[in-house]
Amino acid sequence: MALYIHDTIRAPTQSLTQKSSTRDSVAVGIGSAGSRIVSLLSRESLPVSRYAYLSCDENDFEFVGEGEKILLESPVDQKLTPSMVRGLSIAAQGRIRKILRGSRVVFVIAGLGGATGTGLAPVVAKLAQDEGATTIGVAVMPFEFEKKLKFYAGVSLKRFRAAAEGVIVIDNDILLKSSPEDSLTDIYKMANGEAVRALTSIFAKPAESDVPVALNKVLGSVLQDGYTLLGLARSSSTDKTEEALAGAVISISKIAEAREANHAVVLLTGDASLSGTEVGLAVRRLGPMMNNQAVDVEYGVNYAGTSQLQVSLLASGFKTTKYDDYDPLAKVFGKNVIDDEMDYSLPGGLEMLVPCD
Ligand SMILES: Nc1nc2c(ncn2[C@@H]2O[C@H](COP(=O)(O)OP(=O)(O)OP(=O)(O)O)[C@@H](O)[C@H]2O)c(=O)[nH]1
Ligand SMILES: [Mg+2]
Repeated sequence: MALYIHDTIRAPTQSLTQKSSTRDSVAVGIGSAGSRIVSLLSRESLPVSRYAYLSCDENDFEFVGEGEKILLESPVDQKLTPSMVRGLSIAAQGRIRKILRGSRVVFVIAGLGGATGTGLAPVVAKLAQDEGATTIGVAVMPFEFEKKLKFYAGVSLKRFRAAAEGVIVIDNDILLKSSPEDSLTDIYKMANGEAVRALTSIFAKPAESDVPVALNKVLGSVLQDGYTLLGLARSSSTDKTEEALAGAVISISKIAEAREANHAVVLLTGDASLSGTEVGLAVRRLGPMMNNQAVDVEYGVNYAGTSQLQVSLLASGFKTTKYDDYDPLAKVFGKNVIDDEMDYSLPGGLEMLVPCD
């Protein structure tokens, strides 16, 4: 499987032509959410050559697919913090680098707000950048009810965005399609199904009948300045194009001002009944719905779906989002952040641990 990326994609730190000439690409799932989502993605036909998993909890590897697994085990039974997870990762950084080495594109996927994904997503993104890969992050943000996770998630997202060239942010609340009696496991399962459907529609290798969005355009959008948000909605009503499109725009409006977007990629997934007129309508209606006629719209159509229309909307260029409020210190101090370097610590009693590969 090959990933083709056009050389015109803007990369802030280094031009793509300077990067590795191999076409290999790897997706790394970190922590519980990251491992589950990457495992599901590995069953799809994506332009990804290798999959890898990284966690402090061996249960996260139980049902995942093929690929290298790195377990960061704490010999001390203690609740970990993101900084401790980073400390534990020091000994494994050589192995992590080996997984990333030679890749032209690295996808780093994690749920933020816990210890593992929060601590390691920015570290792995930075290692991937050091190895010369174009690094695309996917950050799954906590549910609204997980108030305690917001601070870590906010800090980590800032670091993740600084370390990767682009991060697609998916809010768990957008993925929430559950009813009150569902267990958390069911909620995660459904949320992962939604996330994978959306990511697959964006990155899938097109079938002959599809109208693909060139991957370089998708990545070009993700690499824009500002936040990149993923919105999604589905509809099977008689007015499904309008309804699903509006739903996707509304899901983004819950996170940022939709009119601030300067670039949007809209992916329609349906069956053969999805007409050219409906596609044209969706593309024309997007600017007015986002209250921004100037938004630059790319579109793609995937005919592998059902009669229910799914709209995945990748919108970028947002200067502010609700996530800025997750880390109140950064808001108060602005750019004058105290101790913004990533801290590394070790669980109690392991301070003498000598880093090794
Ligand atoms: N969509 C989705 N979200 C998940 C899943 N598992 C956890 N989350 C969410 O992802 C965020 C981070 O949680 P985890 O992935 O469990 O955290 P972790 O990275 O494993 O970190 P620790 O377990 O604390 O070491 C939280 O907001 C969770 O609600 C999942 O399978 N799918
Ligand atoms: Mg976990």
